[in-house]
Amino acid sequence: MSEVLFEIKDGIAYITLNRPEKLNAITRSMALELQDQLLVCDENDQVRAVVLTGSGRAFCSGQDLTEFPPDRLPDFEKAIDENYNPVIRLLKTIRKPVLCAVNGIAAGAGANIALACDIVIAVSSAAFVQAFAKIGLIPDCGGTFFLPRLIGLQKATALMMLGDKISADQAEKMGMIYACFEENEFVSKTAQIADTLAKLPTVALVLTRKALLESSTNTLEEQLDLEKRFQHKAGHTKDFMEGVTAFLQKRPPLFSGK
Ligand code: T3D
Repeated sequence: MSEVLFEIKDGIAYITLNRPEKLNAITRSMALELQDQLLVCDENDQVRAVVLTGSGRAFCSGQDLTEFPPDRLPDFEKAIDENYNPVIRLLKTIRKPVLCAVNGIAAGAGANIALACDIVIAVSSAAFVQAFAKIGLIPDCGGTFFLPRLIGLQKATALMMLGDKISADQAEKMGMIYACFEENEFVSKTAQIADTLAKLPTVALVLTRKALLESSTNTLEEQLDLEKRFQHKAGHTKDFMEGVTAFLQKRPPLFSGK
């Protein structure tokens, strides 16, 4: 059975981490498979939105700790360079919006991969744990970049040092995730948000992500200039023409993602 399931349906690519008996702990082969599937989503014009989720009761428990050799030091630099950082870079450059549907516990790299997605939702029984300090590591997968920007430096520091388990409800309240849904509506809400994303003007969404990302290091002047350049690009898409035409014709727009 594949460690990552992949399905494209109605313009939405569903990527499902699939080692449920190990709470979808990430092996090297799984990380490489995830990269391949994100690349397929990037290149396939049929895909207008991506959903990342997990099989079974967990979203992802982070690095598979059984892959650490007991008799020698792991090659962290190689693992991060080859397994993890490419996933985070892909999530931030892929030309499709990515919804992370956190269906259960998200720990370590699992939590931070979720936070690198564009929109993060979770089922009410899910939880987030920055598990790294508990095993003597530091948070990776961009967690030290994303978490303080989402919830502030103080809370991020505490969560990362103490390794507290945060419920989905708490995560929503502190701004770590977009929304938390009850069990009975989680799957339908996931499909609904993914469907909305898949019908929006894809190029504008991806430029929006890039603009937000760059805002964290830009000055206001640089950001105003970037918005001008990105608006020029968005304004030259077919979807912009369609959006305005549909508005003037008083009908819903039919965006093509072009
Ligand atoms: O360069 C590099 O490679 C470094 C990168 C590091 C990135 C990281 O992600 S470091 C952090 C790694 N993750 C963790 O430390 C979390 C470890 N897991 C846990 O703390 C707990 O399992 C959870 C809090 C996530 C869930 O607890 P619970 O009680 O619901 O489940 P459990 O009983 O602990 O786990 C169920 C099974 O999954 C169990 O297997 P078994 O005994 O039934 O055969 C457990 O060993 C396995 N499992 C859970 N997490 C991992 C794992 N197996 C391997 N690796 C795991 N991360």
